[in-house]
Amino acid sequence: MKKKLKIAIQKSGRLYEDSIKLLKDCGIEINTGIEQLKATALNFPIEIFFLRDDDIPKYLEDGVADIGMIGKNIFLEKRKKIIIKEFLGFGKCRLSIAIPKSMKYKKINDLNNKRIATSYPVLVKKFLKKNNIIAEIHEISGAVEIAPGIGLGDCICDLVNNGSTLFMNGLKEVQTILESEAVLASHPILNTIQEELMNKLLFRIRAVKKAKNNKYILLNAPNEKLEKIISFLPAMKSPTILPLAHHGWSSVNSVIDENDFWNIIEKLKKNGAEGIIILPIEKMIL
Ligand code: PRT
Ligand code: ZN
Repeated sequence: MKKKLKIAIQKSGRLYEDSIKLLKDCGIEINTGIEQLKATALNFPIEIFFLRDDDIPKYLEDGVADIGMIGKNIFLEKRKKIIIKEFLGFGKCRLSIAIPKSMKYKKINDLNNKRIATSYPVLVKKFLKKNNIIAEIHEISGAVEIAPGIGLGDCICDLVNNGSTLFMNGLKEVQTILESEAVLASHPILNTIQEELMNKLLFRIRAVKKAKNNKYILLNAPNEKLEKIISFLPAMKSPTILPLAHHGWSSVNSVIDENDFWNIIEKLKKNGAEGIIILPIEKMIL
């Protein structure tokens, strides 16, 4: 029986660095070299295959790799028999319809009878069907944004991040059809050893993700305000309170959500908290 978990990640491109970083944050040491197609981790039974992102779903379906990191956009477009095990929080983008600035557009129906250039024919077709729009899909594999300029379509459907590529090509985004981010996908049925290894890796990935969304907070509080201050700090169970040498004051240690950060800090300050220190958390296991 195979004893290693085979993971496929993008060989180069937008997902490569974050995929490698996630594995490293999970404590997995990899020797990556230029032009390498395969690597073995030094301290975890895992083999890493470096592949084109478009090919990964098929490799997972065929069982060549057990798990892989790909965009949700690719997962949905390729429609292979594979499943999503976890959202990874990087590679965020959206798949959107964009039109030349000069084209008239008020509502989705204005796409009727238009020619849409895209590398995502499956997702675009699904979107058009759902909205009862009859339009022509022109599948092209790259540089979709230049299509309207060279007469290859009236508008496009492509991935957008900050929108600068659209802007530079005289296009504007009018309709998002999918929000995407990187996911960990897997073959639907793994053997026991692979399943165990994947769960081990998933446990680590979740701890890394959780830590990224949280910060450790230390502060000093006057005892008469302690109750109020604690009410703003959800913590894992409850905050740690330690008396300070300075009479009538305590030190409070807790964990706060990155998204509530500024909101909470304001409330803490208003209630007399001092010496607030915020620290990043490396791993978080609940
Ligand atoms: O060689 P390989 O086939 O592996 O790579 P690729 O060229 O097909 O893919 P790559 O590296 O461009 O993208 C890999 C994955 O990253 C995608 O499938 C998405 O899940 C994710 N991702 C996140 C993006 C973007 N953001 C993104 N902005 N993929 C592509 N883009 C492109 C987009 O196509 C457009 O050309 O970037 C341009 C738009 O970016 P902005 O910032 O100007 O809006
Ligand atoms: Zn690709």
